[in-house]
Amino acid sequence: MQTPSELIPDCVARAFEAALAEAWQFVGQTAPNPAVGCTLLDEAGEVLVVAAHHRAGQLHAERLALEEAKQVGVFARVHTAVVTLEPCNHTGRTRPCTEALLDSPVKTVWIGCPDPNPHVVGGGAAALTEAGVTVRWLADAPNAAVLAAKCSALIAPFAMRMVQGRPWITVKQALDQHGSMVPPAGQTTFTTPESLRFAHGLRRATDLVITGMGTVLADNPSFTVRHVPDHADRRRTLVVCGQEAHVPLRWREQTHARFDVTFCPDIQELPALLAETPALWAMVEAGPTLLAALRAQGLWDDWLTIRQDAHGADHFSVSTRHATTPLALFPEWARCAEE
Ligand code: AOF
Ligand code: ZN
Repeated sequence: MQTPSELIPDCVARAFEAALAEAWQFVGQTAPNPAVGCTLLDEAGEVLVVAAHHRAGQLHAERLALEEAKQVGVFARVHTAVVTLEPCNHTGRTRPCTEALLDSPVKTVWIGCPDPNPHVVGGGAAALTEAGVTVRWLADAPNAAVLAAKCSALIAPFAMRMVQGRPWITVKQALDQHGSMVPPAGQTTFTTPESLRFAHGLRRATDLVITGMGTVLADNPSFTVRHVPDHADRRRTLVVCGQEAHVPLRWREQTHARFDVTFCPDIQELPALLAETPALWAMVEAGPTLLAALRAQGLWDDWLTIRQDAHGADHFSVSTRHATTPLALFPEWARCAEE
């Protein structure tokens, strides 16, 4: 039988929302590390600090939160840590977060989901429990399914890399009212400001773009993030499915300045090529030929279709192959019909 103490208190639920929102700011710049958020609460459930992991090599979310608590003089009041991902218990680029938590006055740690990294599974929570800290999992709280799903969505691209050895792949396809991918003559795009923001927000959140030779030749695409602010100094990977020799020199020069460009002449080799990159989340921006090949190979995780109706309004629909998708963390998700 569930006891009331196993329910998630409102202040902890709000702390998870704050940690998720903070972590979301850094999705698209943490690879190969996951995006993680952490909120510290005092005994009364007041928020002391909200922090997130910014980049690989920099402090993990928990450590940054505890450092910030010291800086603002609230460290001694830390009672509960709310973390979207199980705290690490290993020394990688940084020392274990479990150690930092155990060096703090923390009494309870709420965890959003287990770390899918095979080197740390179970280790963080077990180490905290052994040291006398109360560990609570969102999955065990009967009223926290929505929050648990959000934490899984946040970690889904990292989990894909850990478990399958490749990035999460989101296809973005824009169609007009007749189902055509080609914009009307004289227009390079037929999408509205809202869908441009969504599409560029997706570029911001992803680490790698997959495109085809047809798109490069027809559209002269830049694949840069516009319409929303990008992360500072972000250099992404661009995979062009096709032969390097077919690409115009000018496009190659302008693109190499911003991207690490790789060519993939044989689509069968694409999974291996993706596995070699540090990317967590890849986005496909390509024409019908490459999209059909990816579909035939089953090499996609979710398929976002932006369809314009006869009145010029855009409709978003998503087909996903998994229980959770990181697309669910976009504000636009509320407007997406699931297929
Ligand atoms: C956490 N908090 O904020 C993150 C975690 O090489 P390192 O030291 O940066 O460790 C990377 C691993 O740590 C990564 O593969 C994942 O398992 C975990 N990420 N853990 O406790 C965080 N980003
Ligand atoms: Zn850590």
